[in-house]
Amino acid sequence: MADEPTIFQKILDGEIPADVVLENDDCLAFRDVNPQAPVHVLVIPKRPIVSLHTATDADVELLGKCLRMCDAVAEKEGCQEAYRVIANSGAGAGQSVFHLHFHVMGGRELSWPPG
Ligand code: D5M
Repeated sequence: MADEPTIFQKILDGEIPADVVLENDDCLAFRDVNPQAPVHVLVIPKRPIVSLHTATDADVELLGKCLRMCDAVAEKEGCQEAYRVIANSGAGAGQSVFHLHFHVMGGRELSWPPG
């Protein structure tokens, strides 16, 4: 039986709505439904990759494009001077959606280390 598509695949397929911030041929950025900062946007590759751990050398260019979009999101949201990018890889690290995503967070003081 085929795996159930992830919630992010359903967003990419237009089956459920998302508050899109930026989009290009390779990546999509949309607001996190449960924001942890004034700016909290998720950047995902359109080609499904489960996590950073499952990414391969063949994904290097796409990963770079996602990171470039993270910075473009920060610029667009006005927090380019102070923002954080987080990718949780694996359930033990807090990953709950198994389609690679980068959290772009800003707009408030960000403490270190993250929990
Ligand atoms: O982060 C997964 C993130 O995905 C979490 O912050 C909530 C967010 N999420 C879940 N469903 C949606 C939809 N439908 N729209 C926008 N954001 C969503 P993780 O690192 O896997 O814990």
